[in-house]
Amino acid sequence: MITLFWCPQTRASRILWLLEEMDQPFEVRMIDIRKPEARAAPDFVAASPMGKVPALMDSGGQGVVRLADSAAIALYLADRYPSAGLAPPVEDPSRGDYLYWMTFTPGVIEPAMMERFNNWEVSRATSGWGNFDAMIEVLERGLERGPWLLGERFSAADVLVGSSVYFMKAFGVLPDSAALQAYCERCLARPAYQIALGRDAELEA
Ligand SMILES: N[C@@H](CCC(=O)N[C@@H](CS)C(=O)NCC(=O)O)C(=O)O
Repeated sequence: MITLFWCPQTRASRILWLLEEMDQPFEVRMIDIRKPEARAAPDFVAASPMGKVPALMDSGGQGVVRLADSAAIALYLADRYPSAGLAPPVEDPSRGDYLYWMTFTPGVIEPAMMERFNNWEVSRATSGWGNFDAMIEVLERGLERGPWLLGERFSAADVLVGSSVYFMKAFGVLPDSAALQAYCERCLARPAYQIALGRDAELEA
């Protein structure tokens, strides 16, 4: 069984979206990240060294797999359960683009968002993520072919990057970019993303 450690209104919503795109049974275990006693749950501690959500435990294979971090979890799930068709196989030439976009969220978008929130002055050449404007330019170029990052093929990379674009919009830092706004709408139109976001809304109500 796949167990997702989840909390509403967090990055865990993107892994819920991914799981809803897949054809595997899973359970959601709520970890209220504001409550130390909830974060002390042994299974959660074992899966998430930094005590952050999302984290995942999968006991469906030869042994129990535990891991945290959206990109690591998405890479794991898409490869481990290939019937969902969310990752090109290793021999597929689009695997290169896929891997690039799978690490774009933690490696580039997230630090660039911190740069924007905190008004950091960074050097594009020496900061690993370039800078916020470069990140947006690269993302726009990546979507030129569209409708998804790998062209016609929707993949786990769209779950990571699409949810990051949605977070940028929600936090008011998404620039006025027709391409990125349209991409965000395409992601939001996916029933699986609506289910994941609906779960946040249910708990807020
Ligand atoms: N790099 C991680 C970041 C996860 C993260 O920062 N999660 C936040 C919620 S959105 C969290 O659990 N914060 C609680 C804490 O660190 O105390 C990922 O992408 O999954």
